[in-house]
Amino acid sequence: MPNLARIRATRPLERVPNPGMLAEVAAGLAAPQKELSPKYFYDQRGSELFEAITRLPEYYPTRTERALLEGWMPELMAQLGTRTLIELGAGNAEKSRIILDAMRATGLAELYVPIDVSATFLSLTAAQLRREYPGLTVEPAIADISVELNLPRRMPRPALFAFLGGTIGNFYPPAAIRLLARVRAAMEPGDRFLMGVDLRKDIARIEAAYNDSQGVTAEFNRNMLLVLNHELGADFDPAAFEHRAFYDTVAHRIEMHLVSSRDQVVEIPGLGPVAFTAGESIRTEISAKYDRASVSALFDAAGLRIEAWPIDPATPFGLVVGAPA
Ligand code: SAH
Ligand code: AVI
Repeated sequence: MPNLARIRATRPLERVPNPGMLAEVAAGLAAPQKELSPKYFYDQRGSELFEAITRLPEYYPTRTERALLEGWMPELMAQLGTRTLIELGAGNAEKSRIILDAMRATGLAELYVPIDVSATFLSLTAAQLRREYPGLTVEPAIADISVELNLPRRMPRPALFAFLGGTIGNFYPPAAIRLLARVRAAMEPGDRFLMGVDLRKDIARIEAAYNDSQGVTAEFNRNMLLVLNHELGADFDPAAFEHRAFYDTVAHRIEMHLVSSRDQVVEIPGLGPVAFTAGESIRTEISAKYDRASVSALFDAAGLRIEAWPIDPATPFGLVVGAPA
């Protein structure tokens, strides 16, 4: 059982500085369905809570993806001769080590570029990787990948761009296409794109993964309010919001919400009072689930083609290998 008390309180300045945050939050809270971007989950505490989620019995994506990577990376890295690994939303880079090990086995591994919005967590991840892989250059990039990738100027090729964990599902389709197109634009001939996608499956299984019995996902969800309090000086009371996660069978996605448990007014400096009625919610995340056709549509729109599609049929989750179209 994860010990939530050991995941210490949120502190400021642990994320990429974001001068546009107030305007973005203002627009999201002015919409008829209040909405905030899931990137605001991730300060140091949010990253640690996500790490705890990946170890929950109900949360199948991480361990399923890990097994797929273990099965496929040695052969894929030998085939591609990858020199640089660039990873979007790297987090603790736990599964990235499977790719890095396979790169190291070919003797060609030179550079690892983990990109993340969670600045402190990213620098701890990078320091740890430098210790574990002495011959590898690790150049972390702090960036909001919905805006830019912030890549180093020189990267030995061929490169592998990786986007693991099913994080693509946290982007609405237009933003997902823009993001993949940004990756495509950074690719050179011979580079490849590796993406983890959570696939459609039994709804009860998906809903259980976002409503864990230990309440870690609920705490992760509420962490967004602490991030807003620390970064914007807001006065959200996280205890006055309940976690709700449900599957939308038409849009094929989980939606996570924070539901106001009473009528309340929250003060956000520079924005003023924001009123919530009892039962009103903020949508904090979508997590879309795909099939081959929906991934193909995203790739087509971004100028990529699917080159390989290994999946785990027992717990449907896929690894997509993409190349420039
Ligand atoms: N790839 C890891 C972590 C997934 S959690 C895994 O598979 O386990 C999602 C990660 O993406 C977090 O580390 C979070 O900080 C990062 N992230 C979320 N939105 C982001 C954004 N807009 N820009 C950059 N990083 C982002
Ligand atoms: C990071 N991302 C892929 C996770 C997901 O499953 O959509 C975030 C998460 N939200 C709740 N649990 C995990």
